[in-house]
This record gives sequence, C-alpha cells and structure tokens, in this order.
Amino acid sequence: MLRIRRRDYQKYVNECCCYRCFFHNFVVYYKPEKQLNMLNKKVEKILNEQVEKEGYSSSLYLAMASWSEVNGMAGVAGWLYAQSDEERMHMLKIIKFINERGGKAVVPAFKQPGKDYPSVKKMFEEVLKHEQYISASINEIVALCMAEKDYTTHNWIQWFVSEQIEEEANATAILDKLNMLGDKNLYVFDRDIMSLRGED
Ligand code: OFO
Repeated sequence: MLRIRRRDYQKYVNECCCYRCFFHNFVVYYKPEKQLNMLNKKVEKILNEQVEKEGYSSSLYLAMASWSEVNGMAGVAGWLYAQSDEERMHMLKIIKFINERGGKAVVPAFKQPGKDYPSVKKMFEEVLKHEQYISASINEIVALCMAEKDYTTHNWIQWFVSEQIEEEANATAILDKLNMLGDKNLYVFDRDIMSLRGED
C-alpha cells in the first residue's frame, strides 16, 4: 500500500507552489519503504534449495510407494504414499513462506528417483539416509538464519527441526522391526505398518 510519511509530505508541500510541482517532487523524492522483515537474498536462496529437496523427497517416496504397490505390499505403499503427500506439504509450506516474506519461490525440476529396490529393508535404509540428509540441510538453514540475524525465519524453521526428529525416529522404528524380521515373512509387517506412523 502506498503510504506517504508525514515528514515527506511536509517536504513536498514546502517546496511546492502548485499541485503540479507537488506531484513532480513526489515522483523525485518518493522511495517505497523497504518491506519490513523482508527475506534477505541468502536466506531466500537456501529456502528455495529446500523447496527442491522437499519436492524431491515427495517424488522419491512416491516412486517407493509405487514399487511397493506393484510388489504386493499395499500397507507399505500406503505408508509411503502418505509420506509423499507430507513432503509435498513441506514444500508448499516453504513456498508460501518465501512469497509471504517478499521473496520469490521457484519450483524447480526434480531429478528422477529410483524405479526398483532390492528389498523392503534396503528401501527403508534409503528412507532413513534421506531423512538424515534433510535434517542436515534444515540445520544449515538454522545456521544461516543465525549468521544473518534472521530471527523470524529462525523461529519459523523450528517446526521443520521438530518434524525431522519425528521423521528420523519413524524410519528408525520401521528399520528396527525389519531387522527383527529379516526380508521374509513381511505379511504382518505390511498389515501393521500404518500403525507406526506418527500423528501427521
Ligand atoms: Fe521428511 O522431510 Fe520434509 O522436511
């Protein structure tokens, strides 16, 4: 919204003899006030990189869900489809935050995830490794916010810090079960895996 500060208004009026030069002075002197609390470019860039990572997470889990489905594991597929939706929600959350803070979110191309997995256990090992990678990149955002004194983003990103604790714990709990079971006899595991999901 266009707002003229009182002292600027006075400056235009003092130097004017008519409406024409008032508007002339307005054009010469007026500079929009910097939007309060706008994202700085470094923070905007790292958040856009995180948009790509969350979008890739969503594609990765979608590919894993599809592989599980065609291999007769409807429960595992359900878990991964839900996880893919959650990652898309994370991506949207970051896009909206960037735009609300006066930045510009850019939706990138996502690299293609794998098509096949040697076993359910190997697949969940990849899930855990990926979540650890995402946690590290969220921590980099936290560190940059501190360095740039962007306490608003620092406060906002804490939601993702907590989310990553939960996501690593969920993947670890699933791997614990798979380590007990081995690669065979997954009927009960497939039936019960949805009960291992935390609250979304
Ligand atoms: Fe599982 O990662 Fe999003 O944040």
